[in-house]
Amino acid sequence: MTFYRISILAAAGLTLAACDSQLHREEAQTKAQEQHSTPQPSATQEAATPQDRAVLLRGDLKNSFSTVQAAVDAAQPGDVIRVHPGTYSETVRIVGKQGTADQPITLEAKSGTVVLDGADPGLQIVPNQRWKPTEDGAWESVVPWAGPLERAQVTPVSPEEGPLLAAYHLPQKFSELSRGAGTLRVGTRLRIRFPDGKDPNAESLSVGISEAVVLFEDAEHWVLRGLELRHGGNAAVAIKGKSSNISLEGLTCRGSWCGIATEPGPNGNHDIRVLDCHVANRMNPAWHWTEGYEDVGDKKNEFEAPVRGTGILVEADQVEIRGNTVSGFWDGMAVRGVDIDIAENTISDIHDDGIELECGRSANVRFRDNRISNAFVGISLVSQQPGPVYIYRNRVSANREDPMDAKGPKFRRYGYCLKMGVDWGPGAQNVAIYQNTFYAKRLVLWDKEMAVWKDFRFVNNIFVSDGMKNDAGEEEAYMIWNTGMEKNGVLWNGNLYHQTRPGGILFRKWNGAADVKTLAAARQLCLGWEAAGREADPEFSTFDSGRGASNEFALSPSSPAINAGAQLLSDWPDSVRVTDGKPDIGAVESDVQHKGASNEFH
Ligand SMILES: [Ca+2]
Ligand SMILES: [Ca+2]
Repeated sequence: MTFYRISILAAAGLTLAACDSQLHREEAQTKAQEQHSTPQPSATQEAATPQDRAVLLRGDLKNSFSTVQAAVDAAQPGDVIRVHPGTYSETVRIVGKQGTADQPITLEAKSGTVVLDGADPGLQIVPNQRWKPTEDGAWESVVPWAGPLERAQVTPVSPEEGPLLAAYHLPQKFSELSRGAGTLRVGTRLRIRFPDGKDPNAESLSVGISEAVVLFEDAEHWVLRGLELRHGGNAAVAIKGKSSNISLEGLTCRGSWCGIATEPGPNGNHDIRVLDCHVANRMNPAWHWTEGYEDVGDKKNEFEAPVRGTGILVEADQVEIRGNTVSGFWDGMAVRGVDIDIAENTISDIHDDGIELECGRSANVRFRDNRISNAFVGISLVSQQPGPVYIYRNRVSANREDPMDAKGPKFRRYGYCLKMGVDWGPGAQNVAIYQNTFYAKRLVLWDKEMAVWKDFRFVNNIFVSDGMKNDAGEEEAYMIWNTGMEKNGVLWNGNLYHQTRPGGILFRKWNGAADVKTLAAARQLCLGWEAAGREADPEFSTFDSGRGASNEFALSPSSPAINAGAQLLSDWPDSVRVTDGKPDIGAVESDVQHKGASNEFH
């Protein structure tokens, strides 16, 4: 409670109306101009007052502003804007504002915790009188919305405790409360219902009133650092228009539909960096997976699918996404573009895909040294072209038991580490998957029936599967649903396989033909695959097969994976120098100190 009172007090101290963002901006701009034309050096102050929320530094000059927006509007290339510790009801628009390569503009937390809260402050007050009962047992309030009108609907409402409330798309789903308590938002009209008819005026609820807490549009050469961004309508940080050289560093993003999102479509965004950010939502793990595709308008339009928010959604060229933690979303990441490095991230608690590498124009993508756990699917490679995509040194646990739908035996089930094939588009190609450790409680690899995938190479990976299919304890017969075919440039070599399913079948349609139960049987089909492979327990030094566990997958000294791998092709990048010249199988080279991702943040 304390937390929101601070926020409300901060908001109350403003002369700006948070409910009218246009007025807010104009007023901010006027203030900015006034203050900027008569710069006054200000004394260093530890606590922010309404007059000095942000300080703009330009050489020796120091200029205080009562809003972050005012400081942003006044900024010139090379300026540094520091925001004082505190929680502020404010969203920031950086539109057409450009630094230069030598003199970027920096917006950062001065010290301590600096929160920009994009929610309507009036609905955070307890009690409030904003909600009026409707005839059908719901409540309704007028809540401002600044953003594309059709996107208001995906905004999740955050209660103070517990998971996000459902944002419904279809009125029918809202009336049934198919995902529990939730909202239906059409423009500025927001309706809410609780199963027990609870009065929302007695609840502190956070509802985003603009599409992003920080919006970049046609912006260049900005650094955004160290802020906590809460309750964006569509995203904590949105990047739109033709924006470039945007560096997001050490941000914490909470309670938005997406964490960090560039506008979809090849719109010319480039040079985007997302470094050491914590992107966390509280999606309710009890929601049925099918709701992602049932409570929607156009199934292909993510912005009409309130369940399907993504932690980091980047469609741009020249992208670095490193050292982030992402948890509590539908998809952890979706990344599309050319020249992309995604490294040392930790992705967990994911309803659908840890990462989507699904794009008709992705090339030179490296997905490396990441850790995915408690995800339904680890890596989705549906329709990925033209490549190359290099996937290496990742630790992937597809060990989330997901509620699927309310009907029958599919009620809860596990997914798979790798998903390929054709849900849409022409298929996937030119992907090298090497030196990873994959653990699934069901299949390690699945694709839609014999889809076309070409030039895939699987080398020196550990594949481990328990084979469990659902909460009734049913076993999946297969471990690898499809191997692809040699004639399509597919190669398997140096991998270690371990399955614990009774009577399990290792490969379904080995090279497009027979099902084979063991690696020895597969070799008798006389293909050039898996001369160096083996079937054995990898002997991890510690291993937790529990639901949702995150594993190190380090090898014990007696592991058969040590020094057992094949030599990698010389043009494949690797983040580990194999000092003994003998690659181990799996993500963790036993005699090398790894930089891998941590898993400390939730
Ligand atoms: Ca997905
Ligand atoms: Ca070795």
